[in-house]
Amino acid sequence: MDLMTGPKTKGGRGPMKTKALTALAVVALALVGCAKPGDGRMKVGFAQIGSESGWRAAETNTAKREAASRNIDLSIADAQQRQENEIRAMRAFIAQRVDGILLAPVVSTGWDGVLEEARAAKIPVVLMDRQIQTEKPDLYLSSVAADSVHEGQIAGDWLVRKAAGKPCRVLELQGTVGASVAIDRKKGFDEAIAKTANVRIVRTQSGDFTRSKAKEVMESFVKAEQGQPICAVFAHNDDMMIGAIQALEEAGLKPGQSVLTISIDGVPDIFKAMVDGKANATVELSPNMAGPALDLLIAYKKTGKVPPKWIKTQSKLYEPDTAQAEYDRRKALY
Ligand code: GZL
Repeated sequence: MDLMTGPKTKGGRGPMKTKALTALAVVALALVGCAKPGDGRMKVGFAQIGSESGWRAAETNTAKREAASRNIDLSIADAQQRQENEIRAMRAFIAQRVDGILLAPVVSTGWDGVLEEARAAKIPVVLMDRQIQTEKPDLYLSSVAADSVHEGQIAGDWLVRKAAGKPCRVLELQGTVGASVAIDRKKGFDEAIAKTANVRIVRTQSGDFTRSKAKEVMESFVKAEQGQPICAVFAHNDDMMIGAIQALEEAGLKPGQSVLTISIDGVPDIFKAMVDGKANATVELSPNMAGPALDLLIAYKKTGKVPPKWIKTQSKLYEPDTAQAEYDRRKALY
């Protein structure tokens, strides 16, 4: 059916009826979320994992600022850490015919279907802060993320240095099960501590990147340890470390003193814990994934410029010596 003139009928319709039908069709198209009659701005949909950590919230807030500074109309869907919600949000963005989609994939598998739908609609997808496993890497335009294996290696190397050859029993709080960053941070940490025999993980479990779940897990670890010496805790993000610190203190232990702590993200609260003598080190992860992602999307839409498959953000170790300054600087950003 030709929407502009309506269904063909025997003998056709009078001009008035055709005009009314056309107007109705345009309104219908606008209402079902197809491209809004242009305010001229680029429209981008962001399927965001959730708000599970301080870092995640900072990534979301940074994305809003970065889009506004580029006059981009950004719609953000909070998936509450559920893949089915992210897929649903992406389908809605496709129906709205956005110009591009940002996706922070909560887990690394199960994305080919919805990515095929985005490709069929000629909508480029850029991955944010996590990677996916796919046989068809051309299904997404690029990814903006840190090297999570390297993050784990920095953490492991730091602990090996601090252990200085002495026996060191480690408790590990892993990120979300199936998330690329959890798999890779563990990989890097395991590689680093494998270089010495004295540092070894004695308990490991997912805390799902949240403070509350990590506190529960650490409480169960402390009970199970029954007073055996805990040398260190490695948490895949700072928020889980904050939860672990609360559990360790409630058990009468001294995180940051007799129990070494190493985690990843660089959120303000971990620097506050360092200032208070309750944490020892963090590996920074930039919350600004949206800036580079939006820039490569703009370049691709404007000039067809195909970006590298992975825009790698940098990772840096921080210790208590700079904690106060880092806390003051980052508080404004988060
Ligand atoms: C890492 C990112 C992780 C953060 C957590 O790239 O995906 O997800 O380290 C967040 O704080 O939950």
